[in-house]
Amino acid sequence: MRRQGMDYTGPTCLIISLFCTCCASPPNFVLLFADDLGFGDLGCYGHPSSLTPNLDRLAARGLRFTDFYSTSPVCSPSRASLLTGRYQTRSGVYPGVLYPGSIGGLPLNETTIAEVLKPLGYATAAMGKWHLGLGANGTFLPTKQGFDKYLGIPYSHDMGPCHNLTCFPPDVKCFGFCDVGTVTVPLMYNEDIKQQPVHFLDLEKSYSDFATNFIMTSVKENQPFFLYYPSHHTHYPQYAGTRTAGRSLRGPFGDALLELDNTIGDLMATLEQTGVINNTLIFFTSDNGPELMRMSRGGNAGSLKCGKGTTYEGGMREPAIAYWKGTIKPGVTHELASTLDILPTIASLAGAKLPPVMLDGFDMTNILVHQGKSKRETMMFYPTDPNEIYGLFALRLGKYKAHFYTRGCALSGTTPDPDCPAFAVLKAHDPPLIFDLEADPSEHYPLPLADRPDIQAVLEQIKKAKTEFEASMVFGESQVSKGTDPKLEPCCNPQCSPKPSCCYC
Ligand SMILES: [Ca+2]
Repeated sequence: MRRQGMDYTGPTCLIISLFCTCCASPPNFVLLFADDLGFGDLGCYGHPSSLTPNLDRLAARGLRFTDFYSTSPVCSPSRASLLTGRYQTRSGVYPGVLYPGSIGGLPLNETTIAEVLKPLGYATAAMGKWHLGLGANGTFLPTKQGFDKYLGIPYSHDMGPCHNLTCFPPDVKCFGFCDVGTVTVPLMYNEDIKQQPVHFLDLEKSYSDFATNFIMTSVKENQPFFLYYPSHHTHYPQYAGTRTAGRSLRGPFGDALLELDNTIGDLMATLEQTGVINNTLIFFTSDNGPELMRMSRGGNAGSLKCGKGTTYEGGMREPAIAYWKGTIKPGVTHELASTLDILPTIASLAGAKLPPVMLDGFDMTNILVHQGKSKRETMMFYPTDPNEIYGLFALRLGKYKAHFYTRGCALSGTTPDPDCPAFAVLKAHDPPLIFDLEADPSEHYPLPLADRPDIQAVLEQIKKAKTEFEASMVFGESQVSKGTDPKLEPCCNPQCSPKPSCCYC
């Protein structure tokens, strides 16, 4: 296999001396994004029965983050921020999530990581769960957002009738409920429906093959590449093909996680075999915290409080691993970082121009390559339904986090902590609840303010940061509030009747 190489000299080189000196070709990027995977779900984050040998190996040989955040405790907004480097309130991907018939999506004038890289000649592909909209005639699909190719389910795989939801082994019952009255879940290739309903048990192999082909073709054509794999794992309902079903110690959730881990192992093998492993940054994280309402099949936030749907740590602090053979030294970092920072970091490493918009991310190169300090001082916590009246629910500044509002969520039900489920209704805190996340990562013990001028001073700093940030925030038009139209749901047999049940090919 030929070594990747392109003319990479000139002014850009000054900015990107890192890879100019070491590799003389722009790096490849593989971005792996798990779904509803909690802070405590991976073996390398302390789970006693998860089998994640490939992710554990990446963590052991790469950089593992302890203080890494997504921007939302639910799927669509978190994905919007990951791909744009901007809080979801700016792009309008809120409240909650998009549906199969949603009229809106991630606005096309937002610039995604793929669109940042395209002008430099990158090959770009996405596979897996998109969840940033379909719209009329596929307006919002990945192929309209800078990705050359897409294979996947464009939304959550529980957004379809139950008969489409496959459990494996067959004697394991599907758990809970799913959406009825919509089309069966489709598998799309670019803008076309390839299967409807999707064959879940073969799906991971399709992704693995798609990724292998994409990487091999890119290397053969001497093109740098960006592969984005937002996995369906470990979102409910969990499934796993024959390679991993029944093989974990942790039941269906563990099998689904092991299937994702296997795919990551396949990807690593392909990167090795094609000779580009030394020139590829692999970044793994998750979109939001565990769906604790699914009980033992809902993931695990480890030592963190509550999970999906809440602005406690369990809702938004995520496992995160960066691996780049020969460039990133093995270790653990406690630096503050976020999915928001991935776009600026990739742009910096590739020598790409940043989009001319208000970005909320910071370049993490110093953390990744030099074990250095983060440029990020704050992390903002918006609820699932942000609005300008309430503003931020919480703000982290350094090691301190202040909650201005707290609220439980049905998605975090079933835990013994009374603050997590839906009956923990919205509560305003004045003064805010303030926690030292280094001493108390579980947010159990709010710091007293009386006779503590040091904590009072921290709180004043947090309030100032909140005021400044909120003054900079212009809420984009809500895309989710545009509603749904059943006619927009993807159907492999568009003229058929009666819908949605006839959309079955
Ligand atoms: Ca999710």
